[in-house]
Amino acid sequence: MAGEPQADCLFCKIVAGDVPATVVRESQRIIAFRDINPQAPTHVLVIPKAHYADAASLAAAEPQLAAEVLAEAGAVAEDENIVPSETGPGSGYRIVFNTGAGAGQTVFHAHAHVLGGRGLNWPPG
Ligand code: IU
Repeated sequence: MAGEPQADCLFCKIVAGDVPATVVRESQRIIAFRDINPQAPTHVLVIPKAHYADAASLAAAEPQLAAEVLAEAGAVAEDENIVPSETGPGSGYRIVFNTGAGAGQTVFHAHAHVLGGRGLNWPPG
């Protein structure tokens, strides 16, 4: 059922505490942890604890929860000092939702990548 834990889902196992992760933020409905294979000095994944296969299905089923994921992504950026600033150390960041295998999605539990701490090129590869 939509939103229910999936036995074969790695991120559901992280939510359950069955697979270890370096958690940086947690709320009632969201968890954020460091990517195991970081692509930038800051690379954090922000996920809803409820299981949805991708960002679009999350937003369609629970738009408020999708908004919470985005808000937590912004909070991660604040914590990591990567928000755009003329006076501070941050220089901006990127929030990415890979959606579909052809776009690089490998874990089919909705997640936002928060990437920053280095210059980021556009377009991405
Ligand atoms: P993707 O957008 O589905 O490709 O992102 C999945 C990410 O999950 C990817 O960046 C992996 O490095 C990351 N990841 C992780 O953080 N911990 C794990 O145990 C596994 C994957 I497997």
